[in-house]
Amino acid sequence: AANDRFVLEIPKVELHMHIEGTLTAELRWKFAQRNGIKLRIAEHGPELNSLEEAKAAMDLLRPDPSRVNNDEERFQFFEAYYEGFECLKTREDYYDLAMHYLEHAAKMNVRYCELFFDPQGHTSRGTSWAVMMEGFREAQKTAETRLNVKSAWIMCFLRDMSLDSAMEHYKAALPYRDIIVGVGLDSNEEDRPPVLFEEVFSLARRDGFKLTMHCDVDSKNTHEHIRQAASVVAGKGLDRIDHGMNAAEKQDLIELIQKRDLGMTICPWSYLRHTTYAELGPKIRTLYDAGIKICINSDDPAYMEDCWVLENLLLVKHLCGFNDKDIAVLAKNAINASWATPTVKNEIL
Ligand code: ES4
Ligand code: ZN
Repeated sequence: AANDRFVLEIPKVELHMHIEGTLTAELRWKFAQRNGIKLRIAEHGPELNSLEEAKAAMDLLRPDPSRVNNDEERFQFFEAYYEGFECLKTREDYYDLAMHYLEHAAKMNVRYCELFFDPQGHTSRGTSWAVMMEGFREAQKTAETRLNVKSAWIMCFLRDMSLDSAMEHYKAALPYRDIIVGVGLDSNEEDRPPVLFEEVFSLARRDGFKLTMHCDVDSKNTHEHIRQAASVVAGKGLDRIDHGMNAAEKQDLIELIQKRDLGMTICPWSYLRHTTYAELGPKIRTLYDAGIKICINSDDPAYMEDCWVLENLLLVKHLCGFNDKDIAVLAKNAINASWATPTVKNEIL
């Protein structure tokens, strides 16, 4: 619609986007063909024999507000998410994966992004750090020079794996720290509270990395996990919170986040796996009205009916009744919550 032009044209910063969450059926098919491997939607699922079959399998993973709070569905998401890693083998695959996002980002006027990647999911399949990081680095350079999109990487640890594995991967990432701005935590949150990873987050802060962490909306201990992320881990709490939307339900958490001036990365489309439209708008509105630095992001676009940051902005515009001024505040929040250098931040404005 004509009145959505502002949302399209405003310069954007995206801070919560899993590069592996952009593995569309098309990309999976392309990489599987190129590498001569069999494509499946889940480890023990049937082989997918055409692009159409791959698309149909991905379609079943879209969020559907008519079946919210379904544990089965969350399990299916993670199974498919990690199975997708199987088709990535070469440096060229990692380059193409990153470029696919960065080209789309350029079209939406994303000018700077911080992109998550999950190294443990790749090394466990025999991919070397060099293959991964040199592919990413090359894409980053190409995007900056040819597309005017700057980027940095956030290395996420898988919280359903051990602290030892996180520490090992942390150390292995240090040769690539020039392109890694921060450290995050993702994957299945059940029974995996933030404090379990205290040691690696404290070390990363001492080494100069920025810190963030997923506090998913469907976690059983959602409020306690947000509290730990905001005020306990690495001495005083992290530098940002990923999701954490249920803070809207507790005044003390709202005050804690305000006091620490923490940015929060909100991914509206993602929450439709666990939340109804009726709940979603008011929670985001509460955080926004409290003056918290929330920003809007896409999380895993390939799993969300191809909803990228633009579509997520349009969704909150609609659900929260945001006007163009509010959209500008959200865009500004993303710049302020980002870990870009002051020079880069100024260029975006
Ligand atoms: C994720 Cl939706 C979600 N939750 C936790 N970890 C993730 N990694 C990628 N997508
Ligand atoms: Zn995420």
